[in-house]
Amino acid sequence: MSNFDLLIRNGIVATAADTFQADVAIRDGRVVALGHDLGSADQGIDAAGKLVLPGGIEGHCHIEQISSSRVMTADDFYSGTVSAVFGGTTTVIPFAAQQKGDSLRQTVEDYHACAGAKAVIDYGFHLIISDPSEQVIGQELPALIKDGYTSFKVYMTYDDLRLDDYQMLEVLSAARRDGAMVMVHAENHDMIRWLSEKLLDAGHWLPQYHAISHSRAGEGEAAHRAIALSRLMDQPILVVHVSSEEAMDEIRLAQDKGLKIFAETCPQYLFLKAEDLKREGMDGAMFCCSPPPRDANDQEAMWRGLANGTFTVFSSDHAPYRYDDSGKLAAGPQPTFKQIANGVPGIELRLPLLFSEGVGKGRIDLNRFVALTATNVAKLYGVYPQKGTIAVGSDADIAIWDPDLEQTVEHAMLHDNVGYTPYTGIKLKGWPTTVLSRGRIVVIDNELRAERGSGQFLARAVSEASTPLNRLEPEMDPARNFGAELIGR
Ligand code: DUC
Ligand code: ZN
Ligand code: ZN
Repeated sequence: MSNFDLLIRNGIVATAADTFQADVAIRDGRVVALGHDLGSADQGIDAAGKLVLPGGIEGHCHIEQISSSRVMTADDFYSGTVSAVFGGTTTVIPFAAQQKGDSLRQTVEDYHACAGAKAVIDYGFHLIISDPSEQVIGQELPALIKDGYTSFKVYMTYDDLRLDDYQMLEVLSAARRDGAMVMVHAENHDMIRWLSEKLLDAGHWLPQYHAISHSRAGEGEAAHRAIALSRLMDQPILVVHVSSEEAMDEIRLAQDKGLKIFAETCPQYLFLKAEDLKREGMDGAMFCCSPPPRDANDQEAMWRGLANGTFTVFSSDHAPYRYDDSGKLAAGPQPTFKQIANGVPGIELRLPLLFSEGVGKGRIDLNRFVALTATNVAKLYGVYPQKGTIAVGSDADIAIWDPDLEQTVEHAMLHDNVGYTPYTGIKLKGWPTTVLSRGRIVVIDNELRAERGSGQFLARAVSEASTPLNRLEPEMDPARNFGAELIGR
């Protein structure tokens, strides 16, 4: 009788902290030993010359979600999770997005009904809160947090989603009460609205004007304001999809002052540019996302922030819309930039892009790569150490990488349902070749082995990252003012 179900032999294991040669033994879906000469197993994988890394955790993706322009994403929970796992990701945390007037609980149940029978890897849900009514803040959120939905996203822009500052404070206060993480889409709504209206009035309707209407100044201002709201409430936040040096500098300044401000950037801000939105005809629509891609200076800034720790996590913000009348062109063959669904696909290429251009080109080391794509994500969202590392007791969610495999990106090699990739033509070195989810081989030799619906829902704990600093502003300090009543404790 063998000791283990599966043994990964002869590979180089890397975690967020260390890189070392070890075999990895797996039993009942978990890692049970790391070392040498561990014994026998029912099944073996020879990983000589390969890297054995924690499976990625995708902390920001939109799957089977309707956009604010009422367009359905091209990926459902099957194609979205299949695409993720081929790219070395073993857990996804997409959104359950509340529409105004809807119950959050019902929203969550609707998303479960979509995901349960389709997801091939484990999944959780963040909550998008577009309607922070008394019922939502007072009743639904506390119960949902207890049930494992321990993070929310709020928007400072988009007509149907945005919260005003008062509502943001309500959400931050609810998060503080129960220990949830708040993700913030930080862009100044009125700056976007004003610029868009003036551009359209002047006849500038092509996709390229999307980038102009979403200014760096508007992103920087909103990041600054979100940080001020977070400071007043003494409640940590994560500023998602940071695209500009200006917003990054606001975040860095706050972090330098000791505030718990976390930040995320995405492949589109490293590899795409506002220039791409100028492609011929409507082709620029394929690159329209918010915030938009910027320029070489901002790209360099994002790389700096990934290397120096300003960014905690690296996510795709996979928001997949086909380049046809079901997606980007749903409003007609020549939509104005305001009518184009915002978002780019990236769930499958997130890790290969960062590995090749980040680790391969010496911009970040392998341990930082693991931290940004798995370990920090697990810590931020309350699934560490079950997920996000390779350690005794952790789920055996593992991606085995061939660091020397070179391939040029084309959409035909991907598994999403989008029909194009904005990263076509980029030559990448280093790809995941075998992927395990809870000890099951789900991808090997370019083949999917997982069954539809074999992914499991992950109820998440509240994370250490979301606990307040207990550094109250004087106005909020119970010892000096009304703070106890104001912050509800
Ligand atoms: N912007 C968002 O805020 N969400 C989805 C995609 C995008 O571009
Ligand atoms: Zn967003
Ligand atoms: Zn998003």
